[in-house]
Amino acid sequence: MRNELSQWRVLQEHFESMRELHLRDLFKEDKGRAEKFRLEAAGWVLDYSKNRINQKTMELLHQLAKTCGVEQARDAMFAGEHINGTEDRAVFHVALRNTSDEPMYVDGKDVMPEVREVLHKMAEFSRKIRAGQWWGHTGKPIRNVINVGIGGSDLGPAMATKALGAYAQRDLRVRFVSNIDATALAENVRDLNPEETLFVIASKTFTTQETLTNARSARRWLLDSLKDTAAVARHFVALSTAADRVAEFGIDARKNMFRFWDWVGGRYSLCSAIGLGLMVSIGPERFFEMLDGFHAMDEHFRKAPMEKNIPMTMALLGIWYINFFGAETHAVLPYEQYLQRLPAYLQQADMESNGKSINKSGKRVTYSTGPVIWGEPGTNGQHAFYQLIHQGTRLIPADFIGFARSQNPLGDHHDKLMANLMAQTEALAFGKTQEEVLAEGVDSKDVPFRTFEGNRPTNTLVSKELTPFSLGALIAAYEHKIFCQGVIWDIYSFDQWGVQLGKVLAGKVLEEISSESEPELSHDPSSNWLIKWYRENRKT
Ligand code: G6Q
Repeated sequence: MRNELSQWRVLQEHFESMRELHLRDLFKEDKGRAEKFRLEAAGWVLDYSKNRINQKTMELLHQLAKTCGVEQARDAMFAGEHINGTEDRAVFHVALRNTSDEPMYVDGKDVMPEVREVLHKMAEFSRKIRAGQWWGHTGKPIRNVINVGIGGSDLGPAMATKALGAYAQRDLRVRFVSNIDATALAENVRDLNPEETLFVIASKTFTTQETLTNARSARRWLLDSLKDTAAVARHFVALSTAADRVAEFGIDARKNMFRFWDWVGGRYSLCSAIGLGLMVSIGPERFFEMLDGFHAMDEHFRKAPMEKNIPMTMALLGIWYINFFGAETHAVLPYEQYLQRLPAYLQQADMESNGKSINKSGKRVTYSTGPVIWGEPGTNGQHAFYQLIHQGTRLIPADFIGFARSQNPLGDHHDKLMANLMAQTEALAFGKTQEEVLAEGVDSKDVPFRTFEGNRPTNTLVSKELTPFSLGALIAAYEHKIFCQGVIWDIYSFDQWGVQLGKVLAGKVLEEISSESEPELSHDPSSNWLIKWYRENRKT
């Protein structure tokens, strides 16, 4: 077990000497601290000085990472080894954004020609749609593109399409339907003309209940209006690894399918064909800039020494809080409205990857693994949940993300936005002492309520501007952070058996709630009652 390693034990001892230290003192003691704990790569700066660490902490964390083989594991991923042990697959999303000329091999085969071929096909298709040269069945140009997919086949492109909204071709509507709740589809097509609408069915396996149900209903919606099954060919394309199932659905897999590969995990698939909706929205050139950003951070992750490595540093700070301070959650707080879906995206990336409790030897771990990830854009969160971060009983490490420039400069909005970001991290770190509160003339009985302990750790990640490049680099940094943590916890970060469970569980209940005759129920009494209640009440 990792927590039996001597490096872990040494960290535990070191923690005892750090737990009471206040960031106020750490900053007082070391005037060079802000500079010392600042890193730069791929257009991003990480200021991690407002963390409850000193030089020694970082050294010990580096030793732990080295002993756990983080660097070797990283090299194994880039070498296309089958590091996804429970599915015996390579984890090779880094090849999707390899914008260099270097080959990248999986099982002895250079995958780059195929990667480039699909990107080229996506670019041609996107250009046609954007130029109004992809005509629907009745000859009208497509103006609406609806991505139908869920989980990894939705969150990435949905998040990035919002994030890069400033670069969108505004006369095209690109929307995302994921939930099996019919409201999702109904609300997204209600104002659309079927003649001008194209559905992108995004499913790696092409078996996912939600996606196939929505896809079938979308086909019905289209055919109810166009009344000719031949219309499907002009109004449906697929993003998948499963050509046979795509063909079965009625989509021409040769012409209208964009493929990817089993070495692309769903939640790591934004740079694959799964990004088609995004590419249609921002155009191929911007999409390729995003790949450049991913690649720049990949290269940094691959080549920078541990002490200068942004993803590794973020990972180690997370380990420090989760495994030594006992933090259970981690907040992601972008001060950028366009990044409103980033917390949800990272929730999947992190929690599906590191929400594991069995180590690689099949044993239950005796330490905490992945945290609960959550967050909202600032400043909205400040008027809601920040209270708990400032004065609650829990320690909640947080990432503050901001940009020097706004995509929508308007008066002093951006200065105010960024002033809030800076003021929050300062207040979280340094708080307000009793003396300071008293000096403000506060009545002594009110002092305890107005005092802020501070010592709340934060990372600040800043970049000049939210561009496709900076977005790509930011996402890659988080991906690699998650990777390093998984290695340190000795878990398999690239499977998701819990998701698979969900995919089969509902089948039995569905049969029971929809059966004509009264089913014999053999669940627990609570579930039996719920099924009966639903059967009695579902009919109006
Ligand atoms: C991601 C998960 C999961 C998956 C969805 C959709 O890593 O595996 O979120 O992406 O369940 O799966 P399909 O793309 O196969 O429909």
